[in-house]
This record gives sequence, C-alpha cells and structure tokens, in this order.
Amino acid sequence: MAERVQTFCRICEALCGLEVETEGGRVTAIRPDELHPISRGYACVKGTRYAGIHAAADRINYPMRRTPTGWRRISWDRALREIGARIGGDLRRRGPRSVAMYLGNPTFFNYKAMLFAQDFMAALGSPNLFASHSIDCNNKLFVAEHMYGLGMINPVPDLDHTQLLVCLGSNPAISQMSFVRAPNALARLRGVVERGGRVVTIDPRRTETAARVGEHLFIRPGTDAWLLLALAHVLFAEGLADEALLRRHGHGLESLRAALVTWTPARAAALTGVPAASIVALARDLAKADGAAVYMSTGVNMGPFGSLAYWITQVLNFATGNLDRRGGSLVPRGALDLLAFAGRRGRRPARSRDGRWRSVFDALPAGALSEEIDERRDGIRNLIVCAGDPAHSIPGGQLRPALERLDTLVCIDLFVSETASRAHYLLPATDMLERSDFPLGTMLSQIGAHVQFTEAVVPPAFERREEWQIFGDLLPACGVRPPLGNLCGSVPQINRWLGKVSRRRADPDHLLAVALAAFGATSLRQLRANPRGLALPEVEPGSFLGSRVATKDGRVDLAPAPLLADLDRLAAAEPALRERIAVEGQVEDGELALLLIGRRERRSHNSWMLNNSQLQHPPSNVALLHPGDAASLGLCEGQRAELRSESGTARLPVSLSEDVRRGVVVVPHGWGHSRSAPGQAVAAAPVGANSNTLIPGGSSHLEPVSGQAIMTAIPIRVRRCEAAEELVS
Ligand SMILES: Nc1nc2c(c(=O)[nH]1)N[C@H]1C(S)=C(S)[C@@H](COP(=O)(O)OP(=O)(O)OC[C@H]3O[C@@H](n4cnc5c(=O)[nH]c(N)nc54)[C@H](O)[C@@H]3O)O[C@H]1N2
Ligand SMILES: Nc1nc2c(c(=O)[nH]1)N[C@H]1C(S)=C(S)[C@@H](COP(=O)(O)OP(=O)(O)OC[C@H]3O[C@@H](n4cnc5c(=O)[nH]c(N)nc54)[C@H](O)[C@@H]3O)O[C@H]1N2
Ligand code: SF4
Ligand SMILES: [Mo]
Repeated sequence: MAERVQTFCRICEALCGLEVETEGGRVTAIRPDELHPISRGYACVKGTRYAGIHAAADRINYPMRRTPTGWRRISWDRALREIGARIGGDLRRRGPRSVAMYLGNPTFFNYKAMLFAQDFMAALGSPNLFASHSIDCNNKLFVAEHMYGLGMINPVPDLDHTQLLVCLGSNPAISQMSFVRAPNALARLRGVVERGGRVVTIDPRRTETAARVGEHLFIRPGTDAWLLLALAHVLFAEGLADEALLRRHGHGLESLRAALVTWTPARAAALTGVPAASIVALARDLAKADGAAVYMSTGVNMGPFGSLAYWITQVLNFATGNLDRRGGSLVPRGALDLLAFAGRRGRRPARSRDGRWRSVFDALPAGALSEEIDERRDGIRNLIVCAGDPAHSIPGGQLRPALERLDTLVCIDLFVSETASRAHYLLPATDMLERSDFPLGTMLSQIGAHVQFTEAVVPPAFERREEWQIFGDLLPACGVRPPLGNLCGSVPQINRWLGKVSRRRADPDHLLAVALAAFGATSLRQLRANPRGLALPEVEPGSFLGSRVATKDGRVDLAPAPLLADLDRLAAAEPALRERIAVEGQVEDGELALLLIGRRERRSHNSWMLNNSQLQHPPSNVALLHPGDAASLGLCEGQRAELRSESGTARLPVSLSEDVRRGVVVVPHGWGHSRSAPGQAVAAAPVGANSNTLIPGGSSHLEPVSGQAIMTAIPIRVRRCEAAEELVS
C-alpha cells in the first residue's frame, strides 16, 4: 500500500519540506510539501529527484576493502575489527595526532553524525579534526568568535521585512544562500522590491539573481574589503554612524574609527571598479533605510580578505542601527538554546603541529591537511573522511598524493568519490531518507522560527549504516574507552544497562529528547506529533545586544586585534593590484590575464549531484567570459580555451556572456570527476574540469587570519586552444 510521509530535505540550508511516497519500503515519488509552513510548496530538483541518489546503481552498499585486484566486500564486523586494529595500533605507537578526521558538508545536515564524529575525535584525544567549513566560511566563524564571542552567532538578514538588502558574493536564485534559511530565496528578494524596498547585488557577474531582481553593481573580484571599508568610512565621516549605540553595546569604537580614516571611497573606487559616487550613495541609503541588511556569502568568504570583509559587514549593520532590529539582521534563538548547549560542549582550541593554525569552530584548516600527513613525529597516518570529498573540493592537487601516503584511509560515503577511490576501506552510509534527523547545524540561521523532526522515511537498504553507529562501534574497536559523557560511549552504555531490564534500545534521538527537555522550546514528543514541524516564537528584535552577546564583557568587540592588524596586509596588496589593473585586457603572447571566480548551478551540488542519474547534466562545465575578452583572444562560443594558473591547467569550452565583468572568467565547481571512476559511473561520464586544479592550494594559500582557503579572484592566463588541441579533453 502506498504511503505518504512528510520529511525535509537536508541537501542545503533551505531545508524544504518534502512529501515522499513509499510502497513496501521503496521510494516511489518525492514532491514538494505543499502544506509546509516555511517552504510552502517550494523545493528544487535536487530535492525532488533525490530518488536518483537514494537508489543509484553505484551507491556503496556494503563495507569494502581495497585489494590489489579491486574492491572486496567484507562484513561490518570484519571492517570494524580491521580498521580498529590499524588505527588503535598507531594510537598506541605514535599517539593521538596520528589519527585525523575530515568532516564534509553533508555532516552538518546530519545531527547525529556531526555530534558523534566530534566526540569520537575527543575520545581519541586527537586535535586533528578538519572540516569543510574552512573551504566555505571560516572567516565568518572566526570573526563571529571575536566580535560576538561564539562562532555560531551570525546575524541573519531579516529578508521578509527589510527595505534594503545589499547582497555581496551570493546568488540566492540558485544557491538559496548560506547562513540563512530561506527556501525560495528569490521570491523573498522579490518581496523586498514589491514592498517598495531595494535589493542591491554586488558581484563580478550579473547573476541569475541580479538579472531577476533589484539593482546590480559589478565589482572586481577579491576587492570587496575596500568597498565595505569605504562604506563604513562614509558613515563615520558624515556622522551617520550611531556612535552612542556602538558605545553602549560595543567596545573598541575609538580604534575602529581611527582605523577607518584612510579607507576612502576614492581609494576603493580605483580598485573595485565601483564608482565612488555609488559607494557614497549606498552608505547614505544604508543609514537612511527603515531596516537595511548588508549580507555577504561565499563569493566574499573565499576571497583573499574574507575576514576583513565580514568584520566590516557587521560594523555596517551595527553602526546603522540595523543589528538586532526588525528589517535589519537578527540573531535567532533556535529550538534548542544552543548558546547554553555550546557552552557545555566547548572544546579547547587546537593548533596545527607547527603551531601556525588554530582551530576555528573546532576544526583546523582543511587547506593545511596535506602538509600534516607524513612519516615525521606527530604526522597524520590515518584519516577518516565522513561525508566529504576533500580530494575534489580542496584547492590545489596536494591532497591526492598525500592521501596515497596514508597508512589507513577510511571513507564513509554514499559513493566512491574522488577521495574514496583512494581509500583502504569504504563504509556505506545511509542517505537522508534512511535516517531520522533534527536540524541542529542550521538552527541559528532562521528568523521565522520553525523546527521539524523527521523519522527515517524508509529503513536503510542493503548494509548501509548511520555514521553515529559507525563511530560508536569503531571506538572500542580501536581499544579506546570513551570518557564519561562522551556520546560515542553513552548510547552503548545506556544500552548495556537497558539490556538487563528491557528489550528496548536507546539511540541518539532519546538523548535529543533529553536535551530538548532541558534546553528546548519544544519537546520531541510534540515534534513527532507534528511531522511538518512547529512554529516557535519569532525572534524578538532587541533581544541580542545587551543580553546574548557571548563575549566576556557582554559587548560586541568592534575592533578585534587580528582584524585591525590585517588592514596592513590589505594596504600592502594595493601596489600589485594597481599594476594588474593597468594591464587588464592587454593580450600578451596570445594570452589574457584574467581573474577566476566560481558559480553554482541549479542541478549540481558541490561535488556530488552529478551522481544523480535522474538529473540531466550537460556534457561539460564551461568557462564563461565577456564577449570583449573572448574577441581579443579570437575565441567564439563553444571553442575551447586553455586556462592556466600557477597550480595547473584546464581546457574547457567557452561560453560568452555580457553578464560577466571584463577581466573575469567563471568556472563552476564540482566537475571533472574522471579520476574517481570506477564507482562514480554517472559523474565520471560528463567530462569537464575541476576548477580546483586551477586554484593554488596548501597553507600558503589560506587567508592568514582565519585559515579559510582562498578560492576566488585567482589570477589565471587564458588562451585559445589550437584546432588539434581541441580534440584533447
Ligand atoms: N573551487 C571550488 N571549490 C569548492 C567550492 C567552490 O565553490 N569552488 N565550494 C566549497 C564549499 S562551499 C563546500 S561546502 C565544500 C564541500 O566540500 P566537501 O564537503 O568535501 O564535499 P562535498 O562535495 O560536499 O562532498 C560530500 C560527500 O558526501 C557524500 N554524502 C552525501 N550525503 C551523505 C550522507 O548523508 N552521509 C555520508 N556519509 N556521505 C554523504 C557525497 O557522496 C560526497 O562524496 O566544497 C568547497 N569547494
Ligand atoms: N544549486 C546549488 N545550490 C547550492 C550549492 C550548490 O553546489 N548548488 N552549494 C551549497 C553550499 S555548500 C553553499 S556554501 C551555498 C553558497 O551559496 P552562495 O554563497 O550564494 O554561492 P554562489 O551561488 O556560488 O554565489 C557566490 C557568488 O559570488 C560571486 N563572486 C565570486 N567572487 C566574488 C568576489 O570576489 N566578490 C563578490 N562580491 N562576489 C564574488 C560569484 O559570481 C557568485 O555569484 O550554496 C548552497 N547551495
Ligand atoms: S533548495 Fe533544493 S536542495 Fe535545498 S533544501 Fe530545498 S529541495 Fe533541498
Ligand atoms: Mo558550502
């Protein structure tokens, strides 16, 4: 008999409501949930075609061990025993630093995996936890820690009430944004304009968003910090900053004001390409608007000055009175008092072996991982990768040979990713339809407060297992006894007690029920009774400043020392940037110097949605160029160009578009999977190139303040391929 159940998508932060039809434990259809209170019938194709992931022919369904002749299926018992013996042996011989873990993006949409993975590493005593947030948003987490006292405090633009949204480095129409839960983000942006407000997109490309809503300003990639500083400069120079407010709820105002003096609109205009008059006008509009929000996302995070940019973004919102106000940016509370919860779970910051990098949000920079893998004392010898494809997603090619040097590489994944193709063991994970879940990782990104719990829609197929179980079983297999209170130990411990008196077994959802009872705005029982979730009280404007700022003195740090110091690096970058600008557009030896940026596509998702056979993908990714730049290279639509950087070379067909700023080339990420075949049959089929081949990696290419990998505004040289070369992919 067909059954319909409500759940929510956990591919991106929108968490759209889905309605899944099942028959006999099989998924027969996935539709947007028309009655969902937040997504209101919206869902994108990645969610509605998720059956192509759930039932993919090339899913990992059993534990596998690599042998000289290929993958061999083994039992779970044997896999855990063997991995435990290898890791446990190194732990005893070489110490805890010999074991590392990399958590990829889907981990943070999977509350059990996220918590158990962290506790697994804590039980080993290893500081070597790496995570995808350092190739995504480390700058935000770092700045939030310094300004607000906790990495998880990132004010969210109040899209449904704002009168002026300034959006830098984000393409909401395609991505649904980051650090914001806003399903159908484009409709919300249109709503701003329909209310008589404005949306200003600042991006080197007139994006799908900018083409559909509001106004657009082209900016030279990598220069946002100058623009933002100039906006702040105008506010203070013209007396538009609310200094009384800044003094009441912040400290460091004098240092901030002094630091802003030299960063004028004229200085910014020369480097950003945004006219000084536009900068001055925008600053005044921000001060005047009845609710304004400056928002930035990965296009700025991944730039060379992402931390400076996020700092000044916060300053702009605060100084215009728009932090903690309706129509400005608000700090949600979530269904679980995470700030209280986090205080209890806080781990001490870790350092990389050479002391150079400090952990941000509990993880060391992934861009430095390859350098930590070696035979030397304290070198990493064993790596567990959970829901990530670091070989594909981290810039540069350094990690691939480093993975080959490991004694043990274990991948817990759905597919044989580029990383997993190098593993010694593959462990089959459940997908989002096969497990219960609670949106812990995204809880503070949501203003219209709502929380949903989902049961597993179907039982795990084949021998797929949840990550929490794997970590819980692997720990004793490594010969490690978890300390009291460690999640990996507590569920098995409770079950040992329960086993004596009852047939019931505990799982992490029981612990969630306890956490909700202690810190929650609702209970798990109520959530289970309401499968479309529950509305919670709206976050009240005025509830953050003076009450929930988590710094020692309860006030916002307006001028954190590492950010003030980084202004010198910004100033020092100017001469080279000016030189670059002077020769922009000049062809030399048949080559043009351009800046590489990325983009996301509707049907792809980071490295892995090309595996979805239910989604039609074009045969290759393309390099987007302005027609003027293409003409100067003699390139026509569809012809192949060679792109070359200090780190690598890629050949791609070009596509011409007036929507791209001159001097810029755009290559979407997530393509070029040929290395991972066999195992990723679908993804390996389209050709294309991995943009990370062109982006230099390693710790010398990390933003020095936060350890965020620099992945946009990458200098490259582009030339037309000769006819013979066009045949080579
Ligand atoms: N050049 C360039 N590089 C980028 C980016 C870019 O824009 N340009 N974007 C960056 C960003 S924002 C991010 S977040 C990172 C992502 O970097 P990663 O997190 O390293 O990579 P993903 O592509 O998200 O890989 C996710 C993996 O998890 C698997 N998976 C999916 N669901 C599950 C699950 O439920 N359980 C388990 N165990 N596995 C699962 C998928 O099969 C896939 O192999 O990439 C970054 N890299
Ligand atoms: N369809 C789809 N949706 C996704 C994803 C996906 O892969 N596919 N990934 C998800 C993930 S993990 C994340 S983190 C979010 C990210 O969500 P967003 O941050 O919105 O990511 P993008 O859509 O890549 O938008 C980044 C924008 O920055 C611009 N940009 C590049 N360099 C610069 C610069 O120097 N300055 C400025 N001002 N702009 C610049 C690019 O042109 C691009 O339009 O999306 C999520 N949603
Ligand atoms: S926008 Fe698409 S991928 Fe993101 S949660 Fe909604 S359905 Fe899933
Ligand atoms: Mo991301």
